[in-house]
Amino acid sequence: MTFENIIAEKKGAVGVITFNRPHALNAFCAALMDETTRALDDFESDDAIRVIVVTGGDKVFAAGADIKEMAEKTFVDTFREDFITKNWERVARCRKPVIAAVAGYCLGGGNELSMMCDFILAADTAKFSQPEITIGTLPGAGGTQRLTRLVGKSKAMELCLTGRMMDAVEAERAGLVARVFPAADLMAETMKIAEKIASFSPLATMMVKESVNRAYETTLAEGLRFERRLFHASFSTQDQKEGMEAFVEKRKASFKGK
Ligand code: DAK
Repeated sequence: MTFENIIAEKKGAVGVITFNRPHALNAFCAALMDETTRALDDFESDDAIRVIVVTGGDKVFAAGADIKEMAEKTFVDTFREDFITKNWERVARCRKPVIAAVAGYCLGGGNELSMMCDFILAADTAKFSQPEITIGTLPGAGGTQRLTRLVGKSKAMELCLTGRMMDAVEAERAGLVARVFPAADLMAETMKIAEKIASFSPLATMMVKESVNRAYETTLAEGLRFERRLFHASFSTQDQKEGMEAFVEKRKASFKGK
């Protein structure tokens, strides 16, 4: 598939989306979000793709939503058209694992989109921020909610109220970022991690994802019950039989997603 604002590539079992609006620091315009949604739809429906990586390349992840595109909108415009909501949420609805690989600025909507991914890998050049307060508004794509769940109320409040940037080391310490790599190694390390996940049973990875996500949405008792049911359900798959037999037979498992 070819696009104007992103590059979508299939690299073995990994689907890679690279934002590609360098003149605007990859600011998310409506067309870019439309294209991202279409690429995600395609990766999700392709059985050969088992993991998705979302990145902005080696210089900048994204400087947020396109301010020039939204500056003149009125409340009525944003309310009536349900402003950019439909395309923004697609990444959060992916059933396959989605990794954000972040280098450089990851601001506003950029940070919100990276938090909709399953985990964030950062280059040591990454800078995270919710700067909406500096332009007279507040995060509108989940920033106040997801950031607070990830880093806690005090740090989320301080970041959202000041709009300051947080570097990769602080972001990892705070729990926003899973791992930090030297900038030159970010994509290679990300692909290694993506390929490792892609080598496992796609059924099991989807079950892990659903179960970890449930931890955010329910009580501990309900979450444990949900996890237990999925764990039991995994014993109905050929992949569980294959995985455990391969261990016993001291050979590498070959998972089929069945
Ligand atoms: N939008 C549009 N253009 C942008 C942009 C942005 N967010 N960020 C940068 N650019 C453009 C600049 O205008 C400039 O374009 P030209 O002047 O060359 O035409 C070019 O990118 C290079 O930027 P700078 O010249 O400013 O570069 P610097 O290195 O000096 O500064 C910077 C880099 C990242 C510190 C600065 O560009 C900056 O502060 N950018 C704005 C950051 C920001 O405030 N981002 C938050 C935007 S609000 C929602 C979904 C999402 C959202 C809301 C609702 N729903 C689902 C309802 C999200 C909102 C936001 O993200």
